[in-house]
Amino acid sequence: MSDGGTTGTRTLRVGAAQLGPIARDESRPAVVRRLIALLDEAADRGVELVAYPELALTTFFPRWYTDDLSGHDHYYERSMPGPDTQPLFDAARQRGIGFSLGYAELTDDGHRFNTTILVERDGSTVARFRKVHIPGHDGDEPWRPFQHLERRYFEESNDGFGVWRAFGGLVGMATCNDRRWPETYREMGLQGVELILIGYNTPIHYAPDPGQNPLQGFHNHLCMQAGAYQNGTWVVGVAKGGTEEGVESLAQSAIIAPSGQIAAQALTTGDELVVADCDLDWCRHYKETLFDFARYRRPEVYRRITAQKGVIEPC
Ligand code: CDT
Repeated sequence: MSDGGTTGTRTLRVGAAQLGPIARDESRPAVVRRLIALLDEAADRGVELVAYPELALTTFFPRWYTDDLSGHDHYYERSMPGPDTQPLFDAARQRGIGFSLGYAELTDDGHRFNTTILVERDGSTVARFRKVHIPGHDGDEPWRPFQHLERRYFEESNDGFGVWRAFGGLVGMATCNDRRWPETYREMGLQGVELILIGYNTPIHYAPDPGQNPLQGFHNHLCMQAGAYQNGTWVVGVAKGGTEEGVESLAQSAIIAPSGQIAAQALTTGDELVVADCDLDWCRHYKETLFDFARYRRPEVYRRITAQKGVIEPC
């Protein structure tokens, strides 16, 4: 798929492997079997890169408060691949398919990150991305119908947003709440990114302001379409959707073109592979015209963006 009738030579067939709910007691091997089933479909459809969601190996456990995080260590991976995930890595390499996979990471020195790994078609690890913008809260807030305790379970990563040469192009990653922030895309746009892979778990009910509930689907696509267009890049947004442990989450996985248009979108809220041919050369249409950064950007008047965190109103 490309615009203006031009067919690029760098076309990558990408699959967004949306997942339906993962139950609290669903075992890791059972989840990995679901991931491999989507990989099999990807192989049948000629897909070269499969993107899985954020925290794709477990239920979204940050919805439950705990005083003692170590009691929840079983939700985290201490190595990637590990014994339970090795079959996924093997299956992908045998099929010549690369993938991105979101999971909870527990490091040897006790740090906890919301992480995504990117693996090439030959099984080599390209990069590991740790979520930058951690939403929600860290204290017990039992007044909510369910909690969003990511700030208790995960640290903010200071690694920032890298871009890597892989899959014949320039690939970056972001995780869920990162997609709502324009800085996420621009950081990668300034490194020439052509394909951004974003996994998400987005509950439809937003306790601090339920008035936003009916707009969740609109906001999901709004931020990713804007990020794609304003940086001339493909964006793959992939959900864990459906009703998980009583919490309804947004599906709407989508593959978005550098024009900002949705090239393919999920039809269900369950396990589903969404496929599009991503012409990476299409990015140039935007990067070399309207969004020719070197010609048109004005970083000297954007200083507040890095110098200041919160709002400072004028006197
Ligand atoms: N997983 C994740 O980052 N979810 C957030 C929910 C925000 S409400 C606390 C999101 O931005 O979709």
